[in-house]
Amino acid sequence: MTADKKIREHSPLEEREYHTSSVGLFFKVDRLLSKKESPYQKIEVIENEYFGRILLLDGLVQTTEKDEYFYHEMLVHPAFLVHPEPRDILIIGGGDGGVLKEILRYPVRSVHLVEIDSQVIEVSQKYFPWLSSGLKDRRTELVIADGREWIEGTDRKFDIVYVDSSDPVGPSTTLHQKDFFQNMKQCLNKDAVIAAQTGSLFYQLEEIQKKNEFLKKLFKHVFFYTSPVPTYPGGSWSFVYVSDETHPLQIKRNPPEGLKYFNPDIHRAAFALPNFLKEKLG
Ligand code: AG3
Repeated sequence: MTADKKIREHSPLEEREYHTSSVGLFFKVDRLLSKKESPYQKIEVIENEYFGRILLLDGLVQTTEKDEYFYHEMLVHPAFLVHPEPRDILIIGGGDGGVLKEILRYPVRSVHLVEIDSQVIEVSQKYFPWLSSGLKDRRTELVIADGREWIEGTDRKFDIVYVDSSDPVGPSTTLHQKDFFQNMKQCLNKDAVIAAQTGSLFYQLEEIQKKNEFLKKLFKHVFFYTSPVPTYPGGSWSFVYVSDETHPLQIKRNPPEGLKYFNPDIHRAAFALPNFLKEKLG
């Protein structure tokens, strides 16, 4: 799953994401709303009749108007349900604002959003205003920086850290590595939880396995959980929940009203894993 393998010639009326060299997903492009090359990556926004607006980075689907809630609710709410007192929150990546939107449903004190690419933020504010409106919230502090470098330099401490990265290629590569998670330890409050996206349950098993191995050396609780995301490779996505003190199955509060996917039953069910993954995780 490298970005360069996915770049193939195809009709300009279609956008394709290659999951392997022989398999992928295509979208008819009803309108090409934006296409630019930032210093970090290719940023595209297309409009598709079924999924509405779609954001792609280096040809990889990041979010769509129609199914964004599967991923954003499942990355954000599990950690909030179990943390004893979540007040100061950090998002690494997440420039489209979808994770921020879910966090701001709670009465938190502060949310730092550290995004490397300011052009992702600009494009999202223009084409995905319903996702990115949290950037204007008084609790939000936007930082344009490399997440890995920023956590090394900050003396702030957080209750929950979300890693809303793209795949482990391009600008997101370092956000999947051991030293990034290791350095994060120094900006965690007691009881802190980290939740990160960890890729396709079907196509990125090796990445999941690698992450499990190094995370288990760093933290007491390492729990993978899963959710469908219709437009991501394989349709089933994985996330990891990490903490030294807070167990993921001791629910302490209800989720906010108005969610489309997540609820406490989904929370409990999401941590049940298929046999092929259990075997890999050991
Ligand atoms: N971040 C995870 C995107 C991973 C998608 N991978 C892919 N299509 N191959 C999403 C950012 C949304 N806030």
